[in-house]
Amino acid sequence: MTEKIKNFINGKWVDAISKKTFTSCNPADQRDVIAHVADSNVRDVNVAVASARKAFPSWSSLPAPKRGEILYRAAEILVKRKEVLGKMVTREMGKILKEGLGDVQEAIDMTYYMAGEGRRLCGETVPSELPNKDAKSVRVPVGVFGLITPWNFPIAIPSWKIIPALIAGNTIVFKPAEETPVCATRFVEVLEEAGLPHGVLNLVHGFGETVGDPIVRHLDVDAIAFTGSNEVGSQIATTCASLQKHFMMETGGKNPIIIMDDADLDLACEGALWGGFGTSGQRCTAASRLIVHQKIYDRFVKKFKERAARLVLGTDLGPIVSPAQYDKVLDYIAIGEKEGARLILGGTTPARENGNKRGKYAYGTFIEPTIFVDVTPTMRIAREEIFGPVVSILKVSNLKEAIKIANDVSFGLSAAIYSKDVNNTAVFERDMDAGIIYINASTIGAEIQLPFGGTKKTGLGPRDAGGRGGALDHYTKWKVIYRDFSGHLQKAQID
Ligand code: UN1
Repeated sequence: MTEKIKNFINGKWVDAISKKTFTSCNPADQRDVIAHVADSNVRDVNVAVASARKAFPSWSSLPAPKRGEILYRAAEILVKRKEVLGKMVTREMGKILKEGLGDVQEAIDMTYYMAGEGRRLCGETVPSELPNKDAKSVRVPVGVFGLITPWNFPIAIPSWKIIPALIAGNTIVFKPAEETPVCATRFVEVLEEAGLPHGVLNLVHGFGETVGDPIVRHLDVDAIAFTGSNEVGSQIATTCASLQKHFMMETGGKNPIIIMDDADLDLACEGALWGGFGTSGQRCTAASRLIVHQKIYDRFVKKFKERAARLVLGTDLGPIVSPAQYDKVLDYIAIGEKEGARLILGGTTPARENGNKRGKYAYGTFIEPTIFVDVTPTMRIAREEIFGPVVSILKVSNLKEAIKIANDVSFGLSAAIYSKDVNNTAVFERDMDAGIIYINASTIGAEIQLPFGGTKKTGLGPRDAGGRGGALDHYTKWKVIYRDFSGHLQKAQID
């Protein structure tokens, strides 16, 4: 059944003013049209921003623990609805159900965690230099936030931004990815049911140019948070800088796993499979480069290829989210072959294998797990984010060379090492330039109570997730208060 997905503005579900719609389809079978979705534009954005602005004074003055109570209720609803939401993630975004449920679980964890932060929105009380004077800092809400989220974690990443923004007392205009509008809507419905007052969270569906850009440019939107591509991130950063608007963004990775000669090869292999092919490689944290010590290179490659060949499409790997992304991944596979890397597994699609439009997955955007060897650090497949089930394997002769190659890309999100030598892992921990480091674990699996983000072109501004020192640094601003109760003009020794 095809449903109708509307915008949510000022507590009401409404069509786009233009009445236009676009469709959301199931990537496993493009014939399954899930929804007709409000195709909004700047007019809808303007109404949504006005609604968020109007709701700001009362929401921001509600005590944070009370805001937290609403979030606790939302978390409870999410727990009850986990299965239904997880299935929708699978249907709309394509990840396998186990991962769809994991996506929802991250939102549950974030919501419980941030609800509690409502009682811990601490600043500092410090001694003043002068007698009879107080000195303290407090966190205050920023205002109206524009939140723009991607399709690869269609419940989790909206929660990473919406929930901390709410606990901190901000109001929101939310534009989810056009590939996953139904999941976003389900998440907003949960917050509505939990009792969020009208206008606090406004959802506007549509595309980057017609909805995202007007949100970023709107003079009554105080701050932006974005996760998505580098190109869009850089445009947003430029616009925000010119408007002196706060922003934070997370825009990608090219995450390495270093496998040393003393590693537990079975463990490393499992980690590389999960990192490389989990979510069909459509994670910012995907392990798209395996940097393998020459001594165990042949043994590792053989094992990895054998295990990857046993992965089953539809069971272990879902489809690529959209035809456009599918084409992009296939283009990268062609680029890898042209650059001289050797394809030892995959590189193809069931639709191609079975002839056009026949066979089990012919209407889905599935790509076989793909492995390239003989990859050199300068090849594009070793440097650019592919966002598909494509793993490049590089050979090195020592740890120093491995870390040099691992660092020699423009991203720095997550990075892993497999080694039993504590000195190797300590050197890696120190010298690897990345936001998230894993020792004897894969590049994916970040937990919500710590900051999520990276170095170099992976992101700008404060991090997602984590509390004070993480996301809350973006969703609150500091106010410093001095109170002089001496009754006369006091002067500091150094003014
Ligand atoms: C992302 O791909 O943008 O660590 C988020 C992980 C997940 C989050 C990924 N917890 O892979």
